[in-house]
Amino acid sequence: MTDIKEILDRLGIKPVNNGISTGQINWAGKGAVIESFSPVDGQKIAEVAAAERSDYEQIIEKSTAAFKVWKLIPAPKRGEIVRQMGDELRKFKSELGTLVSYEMGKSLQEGLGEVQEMIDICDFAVGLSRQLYGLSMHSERPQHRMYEQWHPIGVVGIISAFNFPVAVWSWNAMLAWVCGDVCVWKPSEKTPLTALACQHIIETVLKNNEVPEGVSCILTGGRECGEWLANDPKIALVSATGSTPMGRSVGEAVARRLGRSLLELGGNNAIIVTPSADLNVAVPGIVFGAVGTAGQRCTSTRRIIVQEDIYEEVKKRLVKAYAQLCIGNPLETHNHVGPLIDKSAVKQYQETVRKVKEAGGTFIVMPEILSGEGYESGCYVAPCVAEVANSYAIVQHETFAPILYLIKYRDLDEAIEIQNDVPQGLSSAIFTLNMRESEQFLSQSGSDCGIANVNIGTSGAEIGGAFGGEKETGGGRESGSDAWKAYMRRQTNTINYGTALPLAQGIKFEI
Ligand code: UN1
Repeated sequence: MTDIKEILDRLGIKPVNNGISTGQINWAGKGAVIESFSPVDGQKIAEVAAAERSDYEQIIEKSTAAFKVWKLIPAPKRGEIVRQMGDELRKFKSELGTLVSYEMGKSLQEGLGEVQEMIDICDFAVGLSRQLYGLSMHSERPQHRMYEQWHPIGVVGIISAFNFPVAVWSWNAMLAWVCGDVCVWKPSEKTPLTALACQHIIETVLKNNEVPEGVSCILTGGRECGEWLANDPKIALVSATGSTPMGRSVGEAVARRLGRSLLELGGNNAIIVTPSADLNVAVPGIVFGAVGTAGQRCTSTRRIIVQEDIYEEVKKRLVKAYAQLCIGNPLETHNHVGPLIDKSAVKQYQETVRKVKEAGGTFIVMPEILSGEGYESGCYVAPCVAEVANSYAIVQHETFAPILYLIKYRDLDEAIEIQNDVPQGLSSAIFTLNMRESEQFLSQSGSDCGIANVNIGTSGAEIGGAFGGEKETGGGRESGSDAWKAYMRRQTNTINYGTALPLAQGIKFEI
């Protein structure tokens, strides 16, 4: 593990770390100490001194003051700073990708891919910094001009999850910064070190550009930190990624004070496989979607809905593909599947398996908690597949583990109904070579999800599109397209350059 030690060193991670940072200064939080254990080998990586309320208040004071300065810097100049952050991330891609893999447990390839998403969103944000377009419209009054502009909103609170410990922060932060906002990041308490490493990487850019203290803040802590952000009227936008129960409590608290929230919550993502599907494309798409990141993406494939004529064939191919999966240390590149995040996730896997059996499901690829050499952390489980009915309560529920459900359908209407018949609405896909089927799937009578794909799986979305979903997924959109609008306030302006004062709607008012 000397490699990891060197990497931690290069990323500024010490055995005991300060958990609070304004971007210029950092200090040890006065709250509880968080210990970060690697699910890869069960070793303790380091400790972080997390926040208590007084640390939070200091951070909010600094960030509120920083906003007053940052919002006045022209957007393309802010974009230039984000461009430099992208360059720093390029330099540290291998180290940060490795730490993501080691602290969170996803494969090294996926760890590096996550850092690539960060670099890509920096590039996207740089371009955006010269756009942030408003519309102009024609006034009904002579010698009047109407247009809209987008202004910064203030302090953005970012609550991120362990499964994408760094990329999701960057989707939010890089956009928020070019939009003129300042950010307070509460990373998952399961992955605090990758967050501190990100702050360390961008610190030189903050310093070189004399970015005011408070533009990029980190607040390490548990659930209560999220609650402080959600309840604080000083936080203009709370962007939260995680489970539906977490999002519901954040969303309720923010709504109560009429604040803004951007929620990216659970998925229950399905793939429909029709008789015309190219199974050579479909099967790898299904397996990557189901076992990638050990089934811990919000976009992970949870349900496969297969037409009855090809059901046996798909089943056979899935069983064969699963038999080839290598499960083990995710830093070793031949392994496809790493560990779950911790032992409580293993318990949930176990519990879900029990409920599937209880409901009448049949496993065709067996679940197992792995033990013995290489599996000492107790976090490794075997990806499994069960034949189920969509109506089982457990199938309606998102379990963050590599458990794939197989469901049979007769005609496409029925398949779409099954696909939509869950509380969540994040990602969906169809494998078909039939244009009528794919168009129906993408139409208003098709998938009800925020993401709907044809002949690719449910996970692995590119940053250029808006990312998020409907129903219990929370309705928010992050990352590409016009998701930046969530980080700004819209102002409509009407300007009279004439010598009269005509009123709208034809109203006469003479004095
Ligand atoms: C998440 O799981 O929270 O589409 C985000 C994907 C990734 C992002 C997932 N680009 O799978």
